[in-house]
Amino acid sequence: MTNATRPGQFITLEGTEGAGKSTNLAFIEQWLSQRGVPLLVTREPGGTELSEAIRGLLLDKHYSDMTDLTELLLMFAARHQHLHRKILPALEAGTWVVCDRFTDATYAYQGAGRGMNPEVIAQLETLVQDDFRPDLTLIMDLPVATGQARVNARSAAGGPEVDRFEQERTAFFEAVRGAYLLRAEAEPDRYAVIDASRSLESVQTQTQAVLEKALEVWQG
Ligand code: T5A
Repeated sequence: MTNATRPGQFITLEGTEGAGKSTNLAFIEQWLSQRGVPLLVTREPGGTELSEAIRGLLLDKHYSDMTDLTELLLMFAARHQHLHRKILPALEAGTWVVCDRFTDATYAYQGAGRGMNPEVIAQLETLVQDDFRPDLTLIMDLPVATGQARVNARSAAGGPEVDRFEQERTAFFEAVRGAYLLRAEAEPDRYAVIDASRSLESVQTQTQAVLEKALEVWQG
């Protein structure tokens, strides 16, 4: 089923660490639900029991010797399970799906961050997803230092400990951020860049404007 023929819309959220994806996801969920949109909220890596188990491996600092290819293959293994067991069935039933990260994260983190060949990523993308792509991707963009400060403040306030990715150096996240912005520039119809360095209120206003525009297109 192609993007044009399936009844549900697939929206993804992307950004570097601490960009506010989870916070904004809750806003999007509330906003769409208030408009009567049947909705499923999920995340990557994860989203199904098996994919969440793979997420556990990917984020665990214990596996500090994980090779880059192992990491890449695990991301796509988790994605195949998630896509075929949860995302596609929901979309085909007319439920919209909002997902915290998807394959753009693989191009940004494994591609730009780890230096994996983007052509290899593209081959795996086709193998796992065929021509399935998000209908809309919001990129929560902010300076890396601002996101890191938010993550550190959250940990200091008793939030989750930093994971295997969050302990990477600033240069890694600068590369990730750059990759996201390049992807958005290359395909402006699918991506919307949100200035996530602003206040929560401003981020929500920007998000609402993007959703209103998308709804106009999708619902006529
Ligand atoms: N990954 C994932 C890959 O490498 N490849 C892939 O293909 C995929 C799918 C897990 C990791 O996996 C990697 C990337 C990730 O490192 P994740 O669970 O999404 O992915 O982990 P994180 O991005 O690390 O999620 P975080 O929870 O750290 O960041 P969020 O969700 O962007 O941030 P959020 O909403 O929790 O906010 C962080 C803090 O900032 C505050 C919040 O209250 C919170 O305390 N905040 C704001 N403060 C001020 N102003 C604002 N506008 C704020 N917005 C939020």
